[in-house]
Amino acid sequence: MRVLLLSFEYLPVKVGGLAEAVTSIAEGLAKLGHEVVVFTPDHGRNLGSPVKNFRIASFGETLEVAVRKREEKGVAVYSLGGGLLSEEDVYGPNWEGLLKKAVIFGKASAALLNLLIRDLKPDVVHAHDWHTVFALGLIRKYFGIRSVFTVHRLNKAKIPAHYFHEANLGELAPYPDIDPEHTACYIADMVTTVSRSYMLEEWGFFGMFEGKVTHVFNGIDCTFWNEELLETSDLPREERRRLILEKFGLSDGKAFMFIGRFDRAQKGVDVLLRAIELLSNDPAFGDMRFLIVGKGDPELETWSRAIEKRFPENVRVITKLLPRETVRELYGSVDFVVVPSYFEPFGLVQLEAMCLGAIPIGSAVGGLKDTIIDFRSDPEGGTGFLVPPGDAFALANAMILAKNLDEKTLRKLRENGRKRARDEFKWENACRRYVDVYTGSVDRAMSFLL
Ligand code: NHF
Repeated sequence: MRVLLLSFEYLPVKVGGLAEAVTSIAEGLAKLGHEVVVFTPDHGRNLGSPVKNFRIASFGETLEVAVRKREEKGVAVYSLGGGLLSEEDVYGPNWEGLLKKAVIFGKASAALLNLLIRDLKPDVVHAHDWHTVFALGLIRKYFGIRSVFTVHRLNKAKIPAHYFHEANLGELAPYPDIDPEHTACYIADMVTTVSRSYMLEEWGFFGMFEGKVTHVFNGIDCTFWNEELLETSDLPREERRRLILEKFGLSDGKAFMFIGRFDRAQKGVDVLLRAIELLSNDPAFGDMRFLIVGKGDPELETWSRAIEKRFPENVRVITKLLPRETVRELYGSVDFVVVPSYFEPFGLVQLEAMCLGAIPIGSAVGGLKDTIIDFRSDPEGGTGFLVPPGDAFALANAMILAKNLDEKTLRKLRENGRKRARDEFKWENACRRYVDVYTGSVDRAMSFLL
């Protein structure tokens, strides 16, 4: 079948996990033999060769849209540039600018499809996250194509109705403030989100679309996140850990890593910082090492720097953006990866870690709960540890427990993790399920099915 994907992020343009997910879905569908076309804003990257120029009316002005096209791993990627579509800040320049960018992307996408429709009528249009609501709405309105909307993370923001009017979608905006996620789900034929637990945690929202809502787990690309590709693959794991810690000026010890955005709402680096403060009073702390990789909220950066200063023998904070290959070396060397998210629709870190033999200690929420099997509830099949979200005590306890495990148990956890990531969270499985979503032959969430 021919699938048109709409997304604000597509690799190499990456802000968060959305880029990885949409690119993997596109490439995975192509591998299954489907024809895949992607529309995405160019964000000033000028990727691909120019193929089309046209003009649209928008916000009282005439905008020249310049479309570039590239073929990548069997996927035709059209990037739409001009005006705000060429703004380098993917989700900017500010909230209003982003809303305008989303409207312009919508109109430009519908206009581009209008030019391509004779040769390229999609069987299904699959839109990702709320920024594509205008594009989805217009493509549905003009072409009536079957549509699927995927929520990678609920944003829960409202948009003034005039943006819908400007997008020629006034019929979708009868009230002054509109929830774009609700609108996108409302107009789509099928709604998906990226884990079953996230769907259930947010049932207050997803339940409104019962009958057409289901989950499709994301996957993980274990060909990249692969121990054999490590620069130090020939060394035993403890030696790799010693070398990595040495690189950061730390002596050897059990190594715990956090990697992610420093934000207050989702990723929970503050929970880890509190857990480290608690652990500092425990005798076990002496041989615990913490690598904290990420950046974001300046207050959290200051807090983590303060922790690093207080515990110079134990903590290193790395606020530089690291290349994926370096991150792979880290996963392949540390003992544990801590994922203390308050909520996590799917979360890729825990699976990247599992592919590379780092044992995840994560919050029992969303995709973390669906991918990590807690060692305490299943000593045979466990792949890591689950703790209640926001609970620094529970996290500190789990870290002590993990630190004290014997080598044999650690090996088992690693092996189980690798196997689970590789076998059960393949992108191929996700893509096969998306095809079922496209054709309607997929199970739906039913609140009365016990
Ligand atoms: O993995 C891709 C990603 C998820 O949990 C992640 C999130 C945003 O918050 O689906 O989207």
